[in-house]
Amino acid sequence: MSLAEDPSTTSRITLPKVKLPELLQRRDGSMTRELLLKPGQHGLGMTHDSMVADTTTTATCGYCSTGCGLRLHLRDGEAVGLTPETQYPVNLGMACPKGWEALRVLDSDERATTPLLRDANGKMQPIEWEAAFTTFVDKMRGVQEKHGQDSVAFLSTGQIPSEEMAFLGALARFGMGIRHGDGNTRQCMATAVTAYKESFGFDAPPFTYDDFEQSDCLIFIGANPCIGHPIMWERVLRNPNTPEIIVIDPRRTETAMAATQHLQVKPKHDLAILYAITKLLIDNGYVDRQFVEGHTNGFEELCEHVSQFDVDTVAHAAGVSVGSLEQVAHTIGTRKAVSLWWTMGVNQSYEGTRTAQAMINIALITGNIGRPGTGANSITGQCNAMGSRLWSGTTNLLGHHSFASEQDRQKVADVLGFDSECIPTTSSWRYDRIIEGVRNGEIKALWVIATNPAHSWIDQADVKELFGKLDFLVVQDMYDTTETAEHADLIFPTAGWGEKEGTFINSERRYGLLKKVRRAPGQALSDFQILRGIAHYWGVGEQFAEWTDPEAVFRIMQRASRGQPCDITGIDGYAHIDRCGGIQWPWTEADAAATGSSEPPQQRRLFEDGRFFYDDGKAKLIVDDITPMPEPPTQKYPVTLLTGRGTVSQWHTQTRTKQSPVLGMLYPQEAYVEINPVDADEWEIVHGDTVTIESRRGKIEANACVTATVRRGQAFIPMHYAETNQLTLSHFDPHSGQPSYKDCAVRITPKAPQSK
Ligand SMILES: Nc1nc2c(c(=O)[nH]1)N[C@H]1C(S)=C(S)[C@@H](COP(=O)(O)OP(=O)(O)OC[C@H]3O[C@@H](n4cnc5c(=O)[nH]c(N)nc54)[C@H](O)[C@@H]3O)O[C@H]1N2
Ligand SMILES: Nc1nc2c(c(=O)[nH]1)N[C@H]1C(S)=C(S)[C@@H](COP(=O)(O)OP(=O)(O)OC[C@H]3O[C@@H](n4cnc5c(=O)[nH]c(N)nc54)[C@H](O)[C@@H]3O)O[C@H]1N2
Ligand code: SF4
Ligand SMILES: [Mo]
Repeated sequence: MSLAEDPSTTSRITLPKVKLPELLQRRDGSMTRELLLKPGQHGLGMTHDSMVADTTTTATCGYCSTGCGLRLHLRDGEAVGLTPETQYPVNLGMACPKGWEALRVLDSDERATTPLLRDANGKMQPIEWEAAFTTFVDKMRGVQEKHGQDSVAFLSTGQIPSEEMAFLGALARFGMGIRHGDGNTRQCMATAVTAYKESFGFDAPPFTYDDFEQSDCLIFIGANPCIGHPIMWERVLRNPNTPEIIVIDPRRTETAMAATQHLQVKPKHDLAILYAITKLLIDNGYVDRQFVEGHTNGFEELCEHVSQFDVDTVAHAAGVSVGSLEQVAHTIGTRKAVSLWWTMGVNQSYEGTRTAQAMINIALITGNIGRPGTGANSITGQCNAMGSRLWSGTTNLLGHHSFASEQDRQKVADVLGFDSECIPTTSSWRYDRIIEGVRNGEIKALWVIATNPAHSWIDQADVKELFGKLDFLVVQDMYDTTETAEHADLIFPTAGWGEKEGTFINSERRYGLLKKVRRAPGQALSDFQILRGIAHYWGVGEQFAEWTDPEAVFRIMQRASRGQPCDITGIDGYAHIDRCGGIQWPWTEADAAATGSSEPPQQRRLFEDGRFFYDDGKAKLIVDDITPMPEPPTQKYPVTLLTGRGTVSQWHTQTRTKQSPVLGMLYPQEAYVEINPVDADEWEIVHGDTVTIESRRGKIEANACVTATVRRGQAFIPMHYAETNQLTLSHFDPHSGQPSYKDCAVRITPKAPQSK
């Protein structure tokens, strides 16, 4: 039976009918801002009246975690163009092509403009919001009643504002009794979170972007900022210290080409390499003994552990020279301000957490932390991955509290004005466990918000079958054409970046403002408004009565942050963030009072006093054994497949970037695979040929790109093509649960007889 025909979709609603405008009313009767937007008016929340006369305003970019400031040019209150903001402390007047094209992708035929429900013939049909909400509530409740509380889950994102994340987590888990929900940030940042938590006692990336310019040695491991974070890379290029730039990456990436030292290691040899470098640092007396004694625990264990790593053996296995490792150790030991940076080449690994911690260890034992130009620095991915870490309420209770702690639950319940009984005592299932639940029938209804798992999740040759197992799939997205939307029973059309307000937190812990400078198309609502609607129809509107608009939620978040390392009680609302060009956490009431300044210093790094977040103030040096590669190359599958970002102009599953004709001209439209020239010769493949790539799980086609950027026995396919994850292997870091996307064994063959 189709959902539209199913009487249960309408019969269970007992609430009085409420029209949407009323849903968006505050308790005092005034309307939330979003409804105040009328044709000809801008929708800016924060500097309200003054903005009416202005012709420009600034907002934070909504793609990557760099968090550039964009100046939006307004006509009759609506943005008609943009330029990178010269005064914003992040990007200093620069932007990458995605940022420049941020408005263009909002105007597209693929935008979801009305709620859609699958009918008896399997066709998606437009419905009114009221029917969409009632269907959602009836179906979700129905599944919960029939199959138990564990049978409904949600998958969210690092790409909606912090306020929407906090609302989603609180509503789903404390209001609707949904036990399990995780974010796509599991695919991205979970490793860094776990590594920092264990090493520092809190998930705390210590750096500020000024460190890119202050450092005299920058080490990038598994990071390709030229493509993934181009404006951070621009900051590196401004560095006046002629810095040594060391890149550790199996590929000769754009970043590696610009480096002064490139260690082209074999995939997944990073942990051994880092231990060998640590041993060299210790053996050569490059350790900052005073810092180690005063500020760390575990140095003896570290020395003992790394002493097992014979430098010759490690170098040989990793495919690099002993001299290159010695040179890295010498550089670290002799430079004054060494910074270590990592991204997905580390996080997306089955031993990622320990690898990240091996980098943290190096920073700690050489005293390269808490000073300008130093740090063990995880670069985040999505615009608000950092917001998800603090506010999504999935792995951690709001504000990075612990679900397991009664004291924390009570504190957060008091802040929210909720009964502490409604707060679960455990974290949610992790993403991989939720997918496993779908696969084995434990999860029957899934709500997907601002992510496209049918493209981005690992190992999904069976994606159609997988989503087919669900009784009910809801997709909440800006576009109704995504690979996941294809499987949906119900689609909620949403506003996107530029069409709503809230805050994003960038990689250097900076809260930046997102502003409403465009009207969402058709019936699309912001995720915030949709959550308000759901709260009402679920019957918990009163519980969330204070959650009227994003800034009201920001105030709640401030209260929840009190006393935490991420305390933001000193921020005086959105206008303050706007005025200052963003504000980094922490900024406490005490900080504000002590400085007497309404503008916090713009470049703040953590641990300047050498105190970490454990009770004794010391950081932990953590070591572990090396894990063998789960799927090493074999005779049948002789190639290690690497995946990652392809070009600056492509964003993830391309739902957004493919909407811009300009961006479209800047990258290959079809999937391609980078193959080493010697391998290509041997396999009789010529540049441009269509080839078949096969793993134990799937088989795809792509165009051969013959290039020496990959070594023999390795290949690279960008993640932007839906085919890529049909090949990847389900395996995860055991500590963080992050998928190891960048290593599986494949075989590559020419598709047809040679065209030569
Ligand atoms: N243009 C663009 N920019 C983006 C994104 C995008 O989609 N497009 N996405 C954003 C997001 S969410 C993220 S998470 C970041 C990701 O940013 P990055 O992590 O910089 O990008 P990736 O290409 O995924 O991976 C980085 C590098 O890891 C290397 N690598 C693979 N295996 C190994 C290994 O075993 N060891 C080492 N040392 N390196 C390895 C790859 O060769 C690759 O060059 O980019 C963000 N920025
Ligand atoms: N093989 C391989 N796979 C990978 C990776 C890899 O390196 N290799 N990288 C992984 C990483 S690091 C990441 S972060 C993931 C990314 O994977 P996804 O999160 O699946 O990728 P996106 O294309 O960014 O999907 C975001 C969706 O949200 C929608 N959207 C944008 N803004 C809004 C909004 O405001 N509200 C709503 N409701 N929707 C919105 C977009 O239209 C899009 O459909 O991919 C992972 N997958
Ligand atoms: S670097 Fe990132 S934040 Fe800056 S303009 Fe490009 S996508 Fe936006
Ligand atoms: Mo990511």
